[in-house]
Amino acid sequence: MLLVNLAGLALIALIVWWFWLYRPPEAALADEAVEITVENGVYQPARLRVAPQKTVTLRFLRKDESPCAETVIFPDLDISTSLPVGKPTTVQLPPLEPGEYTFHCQMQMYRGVVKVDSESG
Ligand SMILES: [Cu+2]
Repeated sequence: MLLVNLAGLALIALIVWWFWLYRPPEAALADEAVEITVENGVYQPARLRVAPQKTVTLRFLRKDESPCAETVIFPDLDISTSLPVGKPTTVQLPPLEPGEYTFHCQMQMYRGVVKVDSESG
């Protein structure tokens, strides 16, 4: 019983770490176009900062052949795009209000965020 509880606690700790504490180290200031590499389970860079009301073009270059990496989804923006391996794919973001817009693969293993705030303008 104790063992089960410990395993449960460890799992909770892992979930907390993954969803709330873990922050990918990369932060990029996005101008008009940014290239994002899709490889080894991470978007590179995974955190983008852009100014509000500015159109931004993201060029995804997928190097990971696993089906996990195939689709990139921006749930808040109704964007879902298939990424062919080795071929840069452009995703155009509309002008955005300040806030955070996550993007991820269909299983949410790859995860990234576009942060829109006026300080980066
Ligand atoms: Cu995935």
